[in-house]
This record gives sequence, structure tokens and C-alpha cells, in this order.
Amino acid sequence: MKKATTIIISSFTIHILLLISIPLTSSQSNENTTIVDQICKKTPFYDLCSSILNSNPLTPKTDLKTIAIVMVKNILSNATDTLNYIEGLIKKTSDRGMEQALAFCAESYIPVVKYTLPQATDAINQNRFAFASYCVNDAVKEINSCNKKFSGLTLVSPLGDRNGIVQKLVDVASAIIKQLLKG
Ligand SMILES: *[C@@H]1O[C@H](CO)[C@@H](O)[C@H](O)[C@H]1NC(C)=O
Ligand SMILES: CC(=O)N[C@H]1CO[C@H](CO)[C@@H](O)[C@@H]1O
Repeated sequence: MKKATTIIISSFTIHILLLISIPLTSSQSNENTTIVDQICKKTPFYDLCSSILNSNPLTPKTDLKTIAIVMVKNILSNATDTLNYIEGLIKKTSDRGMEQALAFCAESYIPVVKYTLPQATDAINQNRFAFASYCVNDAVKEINSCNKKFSGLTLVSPLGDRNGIVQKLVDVASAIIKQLLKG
């Protein structure tokens, strides 16, 4: 009888200890900005990187892998929005050359949004960082080729700085994935 009580008490003690240790481990997330800072300082666009990571409440701020996924998902939503914008412009334009350039851009963005970026996310999840890096660099190429289409057509790209933003986001993600590759 006494033994049983001891077991109950000791397992109770273990539970208490576990409960006490939970706040201790979660207090590590107080080092939020320092970790995000360290990661973002190794990317070419510190402000962009830290504003995205700090504004994402889901970022478990100590895990480089999850941070890389947050970044790639951010590019995905940004690039999806840009693709919708391009498709909207295609419907509106009456200029044939412009329509062709925009259609070319839509064709560049579609595989990025549908395959390349989701593949990058999967690859990071599966610790295949070299493949993730390849996917992200491939996205850069597609967006670059879209950008070039407007250089002879107009002084100001009809996409404004949208391509530029997606390019910067991809550069940031690429730099974070490089840190994963080293780690
Ligand atoms: C794309 O990224 C830029 C820079 O972070 C941001 O200002 C913009 O709101 C984003 N757009 C979407 C649709 O996520
Ligand atoms: C610089 C900064 O914003 N750091 C914050 C990190 O998280 C702790 C606790 O949540 C805050 O007190 C700091 O201000």
C-alpha cells in the first residue's frame, strides 16, 4: 500500500517538474529578435526579412527550418497575388506587344506558384536543403525573365515593383536556406 502511494506521489512530482520546466523552455522565445536578427543579418535585405518574420505570429523564432518555411510561404502568397495581378492586366490591355509580354510573365509565374515554391517548402520539411535551394534559384530565373520582357516595351513596368519585391523575397529565402545548408 505504501509503495503504491510513493509511486503515485513520485509520478505526481514528475508532472509538477514537467509543468515547471515548460515555462522555462518557452522563455527561450524571449530571445525572439536576437535570433531573427542573427538570421536576417545574413540575408541581403535585413529590413524586409525582419519585418516579415517579426510580423508572423506563427514564427517559432528559434527554429531556422520553420523560419525558412515561413519565408517561402510568404513568397508564395506574394507571387500568387502578382500572378493574379498579371492576369487582370492581360484582360485589360489592348496593346498586342504588352499583352504578349504579360502572357509571357504569367507563364513564368504559373510554374513558380504551382510547383517550384510548394516543392521548396516540401524539400525544407524533408531536410532536402540543396533541392530547396535549387527550387528557389529556379524561381529567381523565371521572375528575371519576366522582368526583361518589359525593358524594350515601356519605361515603367506595368507590374510596378512587384517583380522586384518577389525577387528580394526570394533572395532572402535563398540566404536562409544557405544557412540551413551550412548547419
Ligand atoms: C508582398 O510583399 C511586400 C513586401 O513585404 C508587401 O508590402 C506586400 O503587401 C506583399 N503582398 C502580398 C499580397 O503579400
Ligand atoms: C527587441 C524586441 O522586440 N524584443 C522583444 C523580444 O521579446 C521579449 C518578450 O516577449 C520582449 O520583451 C522584447 O521587447
